[in-house]
Amino acid sequence: MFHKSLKPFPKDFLWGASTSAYQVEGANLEDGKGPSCQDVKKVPEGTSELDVCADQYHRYKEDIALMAEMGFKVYRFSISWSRILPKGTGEVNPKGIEYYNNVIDECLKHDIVPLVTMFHFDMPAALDERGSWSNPESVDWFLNFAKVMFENYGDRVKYWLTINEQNMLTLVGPVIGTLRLPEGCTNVLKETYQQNHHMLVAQAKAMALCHKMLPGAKIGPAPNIALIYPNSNKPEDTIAAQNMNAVRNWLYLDMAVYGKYNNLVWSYLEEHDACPEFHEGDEEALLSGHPDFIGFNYYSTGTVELSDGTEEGGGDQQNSRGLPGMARNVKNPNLMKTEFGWEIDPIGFRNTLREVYSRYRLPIVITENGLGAYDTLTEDGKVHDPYRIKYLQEHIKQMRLAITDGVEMMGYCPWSAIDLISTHEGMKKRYGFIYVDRDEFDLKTLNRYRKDSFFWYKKVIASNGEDLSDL
Ligand code: BGP
Repeated sequence: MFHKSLKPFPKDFLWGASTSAYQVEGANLEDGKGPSCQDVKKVPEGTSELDVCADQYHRYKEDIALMAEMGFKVYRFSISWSRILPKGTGEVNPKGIEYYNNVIDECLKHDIVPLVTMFHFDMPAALDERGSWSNPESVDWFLNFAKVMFENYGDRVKYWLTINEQNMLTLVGPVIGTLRLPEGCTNVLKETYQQNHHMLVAQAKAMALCHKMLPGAKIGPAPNIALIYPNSNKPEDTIAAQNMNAVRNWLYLDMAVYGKYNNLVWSYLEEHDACPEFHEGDEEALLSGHPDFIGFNYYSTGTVELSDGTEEGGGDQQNSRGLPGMARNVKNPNLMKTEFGWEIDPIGFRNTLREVYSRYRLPIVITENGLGAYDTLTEDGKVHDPYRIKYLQEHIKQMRLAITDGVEMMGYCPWSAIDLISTHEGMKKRYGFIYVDRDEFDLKTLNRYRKDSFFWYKKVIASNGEDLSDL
């Protein structure tokens, strides 16, 4: 669709950026914090431990001041479950509560809206030992954690996100370091979807609880959504794309919005003897949670063709290898790739926004989008990252086209506000507007430097998205 003129970004559009606790904070066992699954996992070969990260725990004031300097309207960060509940349930850690009070107050001091992710890949290790999401009690553990957050922060936090990338926890959990299977588990797919089911119920109940406890607050999910293209106009490739879209994307949003399993996914699970068991009250619980908006992370699209059943599953968040019997993943020759092999598809961003909005008709906030790259700090303290500026320019242009198409957008939070540790590629894969002076294993000064993209994004925010030009 062509437009004669473009609609502007909404007046109160939330420009900002994102981080997550286990990737940015460090201080992973300090001030009473219990370990999370991320602290006890074996980190991928050649990548940093997660004990210091960007050291935001000790430097949040400086970091938030830099975000304010860029003009941020919103900061998306996550609360570490085991920082406020070291064992996941039971005793609350006052120091942990205090830390997030400070972060929230610091944001508000600078007129930055806190957008809080309740769970970002960091199950308390103590709960992993009790069976993690396989244990039906996990729903109550999460609900209790939600209650503690709502009680302590609900007076100031008006926007909440439930579970970051639940679809990736389910599809590529081992890559992120989150999948715990009970000993002797023989049907991994069934167990994984049972865990997924518990997360879905936990999410629905948390949304309902939020509305009950905090009537003025808004809450939504935050999956990783990537529209899947058919590789050709062969009708069977469209079947493959529909399958993959259902398993990767719509299952999660259909559940959040309608409280019902996607029929294609259910049939896939039936075929593999992997349907999750419903416990008493689950059906009603799933129907009781209603998001106020949809948050999603967007990095790229995917392309698939007909499956012959022989492909392997797995991959990482963006490089899916397909789903046996459902779809075979193929490269899209029309797209460039990042230095780390993820396809770049700005038009796919518009496609994805249009599709999500027409399916669910809820306002959308982009909770992640960005370019992971090797950045270099020059001797005079600069970081020239025109590649990142270009990536963001292209995506913001497409977001504006989507707005003109009629998509209701609330905000844009690229990944990431500041350099942090990647999910499985360590410190070397940087995303931030703010450079952190450290290497994979050498912590150096941990000083902060403004990248070129910092100054560029400041200009974008000041013009409410009108000025995307180069510096
Ligand atoms: C998303 C996660 C983030 C983040 C980002 C970039 O999947 O929600 O935690 O890390 O992807 O991924 P990576 O760090 O693997 O490059």
